[in-house]
Amino acid sequence: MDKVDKVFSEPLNEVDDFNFDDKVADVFPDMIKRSVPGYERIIRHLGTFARLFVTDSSNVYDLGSSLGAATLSMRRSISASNVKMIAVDNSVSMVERSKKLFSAYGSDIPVQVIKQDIETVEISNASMVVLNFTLQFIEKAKRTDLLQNIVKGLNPGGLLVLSEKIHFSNPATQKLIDDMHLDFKRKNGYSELEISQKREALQDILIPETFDEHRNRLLSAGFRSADIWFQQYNFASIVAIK
Ligand code: GEK
Repeated sequence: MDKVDKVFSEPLNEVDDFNFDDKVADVFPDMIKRSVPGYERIIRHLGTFARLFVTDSSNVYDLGSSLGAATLSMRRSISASNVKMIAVDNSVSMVERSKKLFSAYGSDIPVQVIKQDIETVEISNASMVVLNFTLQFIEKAKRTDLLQNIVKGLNPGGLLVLSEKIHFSNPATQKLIDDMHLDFKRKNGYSELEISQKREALQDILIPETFDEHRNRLLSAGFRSADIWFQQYNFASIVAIK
């Protein structure tokens, strides 16, 4: 059973910036499922993408891997041989917990867990790279460099799956879909206090962009295609192929 997320349930005098610390890592599976519509479905389908795209003797990267849900889903579905997986996160709390999870689930495919900023990680011989709700935490001005680094390290035909909270340029659409997301959180048991305190904590930390902004950046970084394969409300997942 996942431990229930109560991180923002008590009134706080001052809401600090959101931080992926022990408190968050302890309840992360519950927090992300109750906050991100479609999360479990996306995780499941990362396995399908891995089965289709991961090639023999290549590397698979999970950037911003948290507790490793994406890596575990891909690892279960990879049929190619001599594959190496690399999971990268800059939170000690996440990295330490994910190492235990990777060894708890047996597999012949090795996972190297690296505690590092994804902006400085070296990517090479990759058949698949995942940014599952991570690019949104990178400064906007640094996103192009990161994507160019990923394109450089992907093999031709290689896949990037980019999942993000997205923004809508039409204010009426933005309000409608934001309200639908708030309703999703209420239905999942979050109180108004929890919703508003978490929102404040994430305000300058999670910066969403429109699908067009993502697509234009992906294409100008060197991807051949960039299209949405899944969307629920303001959460979308994009497949970009080199
Ligand atoms: C999943 N992908 O379960 N360098 C490395 N890691 C970072 C950086 C950075 N610059 N910035 C943030 N992170 C996961 C979910 S969560 C999404 C990803 C969310 C890490 C951060 O420590 C956290 O673990 C992760 O990115 C974002 O499929 O909480 O909304």
